[in-house]
Amino acid sequence: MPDLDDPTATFKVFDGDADGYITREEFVRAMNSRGEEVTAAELDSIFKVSDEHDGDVDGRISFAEFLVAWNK
Ligand SMILES: [Ca+2]
Ligand SMILES: [Ca+2]
Repeated sequence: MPDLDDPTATFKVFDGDADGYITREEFVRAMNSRGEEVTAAELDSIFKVSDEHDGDVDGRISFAEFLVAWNK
């Protein structure tokens, strides 16, 4: 289990294919593997808040966007 206080380690866990972006599918998979349920509405709000920070709104969360959400 990675140190959950370390955003770099946590990002790597969520970014299942290690392409530098977390997709909705990867996010759900990572949460499920921790035994956490994520509803579609929760996913929408998480991605809406995080994804807009670098202005691309590409439906994926980059590490920079992840850090913004993390530090909130
Ligand atoms: Ca990925
Ligand atoms: Ca984005």
